[in-house]
Order: sequence, then C-alpha cells, then structure tokens
Amino acid sequence: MKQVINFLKNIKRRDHIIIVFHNDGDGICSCLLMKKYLEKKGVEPQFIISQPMPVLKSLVDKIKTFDTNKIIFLDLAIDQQEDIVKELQKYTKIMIIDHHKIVKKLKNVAYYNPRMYRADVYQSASYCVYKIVSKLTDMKNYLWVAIVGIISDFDVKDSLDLLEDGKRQYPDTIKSTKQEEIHKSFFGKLSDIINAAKASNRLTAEEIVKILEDVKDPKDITYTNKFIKLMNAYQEVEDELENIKANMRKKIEINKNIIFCELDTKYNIGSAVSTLISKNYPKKIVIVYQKRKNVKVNARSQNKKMNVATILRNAAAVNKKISAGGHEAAAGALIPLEYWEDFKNKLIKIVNK
Ligand SMILES: [Mn+2]
Repeated sequence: MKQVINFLKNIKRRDHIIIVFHNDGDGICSCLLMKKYLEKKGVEPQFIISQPMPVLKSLVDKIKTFDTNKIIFLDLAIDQQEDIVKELQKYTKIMIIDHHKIVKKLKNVAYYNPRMYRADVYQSASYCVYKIVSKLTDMKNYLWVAIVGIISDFDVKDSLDLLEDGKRQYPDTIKSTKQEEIHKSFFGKLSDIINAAKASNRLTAEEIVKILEDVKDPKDITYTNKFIKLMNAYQEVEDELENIKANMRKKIEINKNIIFCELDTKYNIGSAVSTLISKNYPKKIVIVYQKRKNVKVNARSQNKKMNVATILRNAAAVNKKISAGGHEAAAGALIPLEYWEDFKNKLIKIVNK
C-alpha cells in the first residue's frame, strides 16, 4: 500500500494525469472516487479514459497524443498486458489499483492489489480506492460511491466494514449488510442503473462518471436532469432483458456441464444475461456469446469446483489471438469470429472431460 500512498502524496498541480479505468460499474465508481480525491488536492486530470478488459492496443497511441506524465490504472488487470505498461513507462509514471488475480509482478510501478496480502480475498476496486485515499483525506461524503461500486462488483463478503459504515451514515438506505438486502437497496438500484446505462450503449462510461460527479447527496440524484438520461437507458435495457427472459428456454443449448446461449441484441447485456442464466443453472458453466466482428463471451460459474477464468484461459490456448480473463465465478473472452468453433469445441472438451 505504501507505493500507491507515496504516488498519490507526490501528485502536484502541475502534473498531467490520465485516469484509465475499467468500463464497468466498479471501474466507473473507482474513477469517480479518484477524481474526487484529486479535486480535493486541486488537481484536475487531463483526461479520463474507459477501457474494456483486456485493454485495447490503441490505448498507447491515444495516450501518446497527450503530454501526460502520470497514468493511473483502475480496476484493470493490466499486469496481463505487460507490453503496454512497458511502452507507456517510457514516457510516464504509472500507478495501478486493481483487484483481479495477479498474473505478473510489474517493475517500477506503484501497485496495489488486495490479493497481494490474501490470494482469495474479494474486494472491488472501488473498495480499495476508497480505503487508500481515505488514508490521505476525508472521503466520507463519497462513501455512497464506494458502496455502489462494491455492489456493482457483486460479492460483498470482504467489504463489510465499509457497508457497516454505510449503514451508520445512510440509515434510511442501508438497513442490513446482507448481500441480497444490499442489492435490493437504493444503492443496489443505482448500481443496476449504471450498469444498464453502460449496456445500452447510449452513454459512455466517461459520461456516466460526469453525471455522477455533480451529485452532492445520493438522495438528490433522481431529481437531476441528466439522471433522466440514465433512467431512460435503464428502462430500455430492462425491457430487453424481460424479452430475453421470456424466450430463454428456446435460446439455450445444454451440453452436459456447459450451457451456451447466443445473444442477438444491440445492447451490451451479455454480463446481465449470463448472471440470469447462472441463477437458474447454478451447477453449470454458463457461456453467453454475442457474434459481431469478434465473438464476445460472458461466462459464469457458481460451481466452486469449476473456475471459469481458468477454463476460458485454457480454451483460449487454441489460438493466440483469443484473449480471456476474469475471476473464479465470472469471466470473459474475446474471440475472432474465425476461431469461434475451435474455441467452443475446446471449451466443451475441457468442461465435460
Ligand atoms: Mn471491473
């Protein structure tokens, strides 16, 4: 933790900072927390850039067009893309706060990951960012942002201390820190709205950060003008999810331990749909895929004996153009269309062996 604390302490007004963050709910909340911390120091980042995981190769060129001297990576397993880090290090100093499985130990970066101390801990990036910057300044007004990020990343069991603080600070909103209860709370709803707005493709992750940035009290959020934009996107996605739910049985293909479901929608709802199917088939590996130029896979496993990130990575070995990553219970992959069949067959082999 010392490395990142020192990095943050050393930030000066004249620094040109870019925040690169994961384009999901946890990444969005992490970015907002970091921006609020910098704002307190009187520092405005030059730019914020959201990225999928793995991050796009074009990121390096994009960053090179700015005279940046410090980059902050949030909620991105960038240690798996060492070449990108090495290239950027030629120009800038780098700090990384991440919570994904650690794959590689990077040199000359300020790095924090809760798994450095306990390999199986599950703390979201929002949790980590809040904890870290709270050591340097009072962040209490933004505790709700951390909580929305924690919920957005789903598993709350290792984040209970912040949820308990939240229960004291927002007694009307948080009555219990139990997983199901907290997901049903107003903050859970906010997390759903953020994720849906992102999935609708109507708003970028950067725009969502901007909307949330202006909110002083979370209770006021529903009254702000821009929030209507978020709500409309949310409603659209909810309707589409209902539609898919109604037709699910026709759509899924079960092959012993694994379920495939092809999605045909303009929305980015692979993640939500895979969670939905997994709730109905908790013992099986669930693979939801969307075919575009690449095939985008969202995978789930609630079966503790089957680590879905490892399974995807092993199947990805059929071709080096396939990328895969994620956690034990939720993971993703990106497969060029021409290798999809190979990848799929390999998956079936691995899971049903
Ligand atoms: Mn994330």
